[in-house]
Amino acid sequence: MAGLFIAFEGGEGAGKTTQSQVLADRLAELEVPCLLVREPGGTELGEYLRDYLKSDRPLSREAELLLFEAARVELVTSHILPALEDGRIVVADRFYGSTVAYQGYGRGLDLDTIHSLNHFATRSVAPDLVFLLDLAPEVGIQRAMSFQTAFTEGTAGELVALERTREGTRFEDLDLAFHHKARQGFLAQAEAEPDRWVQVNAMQAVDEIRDEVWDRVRDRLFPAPAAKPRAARKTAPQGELWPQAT
Ligand code: ATM
Repeated sequence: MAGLFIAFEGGEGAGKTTQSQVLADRLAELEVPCLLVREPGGTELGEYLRDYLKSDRPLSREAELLLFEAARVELVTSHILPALEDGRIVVADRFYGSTVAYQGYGRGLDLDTIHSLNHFATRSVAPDLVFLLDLAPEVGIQRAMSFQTAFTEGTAGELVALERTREGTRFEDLDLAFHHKARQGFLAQAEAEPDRWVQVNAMQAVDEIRDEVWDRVRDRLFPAPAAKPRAARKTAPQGELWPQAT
């Protein structure tokens, strides 16, 4: 499999959706073939399940877990695997790290069960790089709430608030303690797999996060050629001082 799989993880309001889009746009500018997906979603079943999962309709935590996994296996089978096999870059706005964090650490479901379901639903595909946009839940939730309101310019140039449709309330209405546990779940995964997970401070400006992400992605996509050992120099090159013998 020649492609590269990059996932963004983190709590509400951390900027995953923005950064996934920014990265996909940059890859498109460079004419690097890329597929941008979100979880849950990206397929007919996935979008249907997303609506249900984000609503406040009744759902046991066990069923919630299975629905996220059902959405995942559909997305992996129909889009992610074929794209990777085709040598494309896949950028995912959330992946199995969210299940470990929310259903495992947040809801308290058994982590071994979650790992084996993740393994099944991902068809054993794991992201090569995961950017964890880390943020205190107090800040993230505030941000996520403010995204609900968009503004437009009125006839006299004034700003008029537009009500956006709320996608749902299942996760937004959970107490802060839940979101703190989920954050711990993300951090634990990042600490357990430091070669795969990159922790990014999501309090930074969008452009700073974009640059930090791009540095890592560029290194993976266009690794610098290994430096050739230099022949020993006998004379000091211009403008450079030899260390003084003491
Ligand atoms: P967003 O795509 O808007 O982040 O919403 C998806 C919600 O589903 C999100 N809610 N919060 N907070 C996290 C949640 N979720 C899970 O609980 N488990 C999962 O496996 C996934 C992919 C998402």
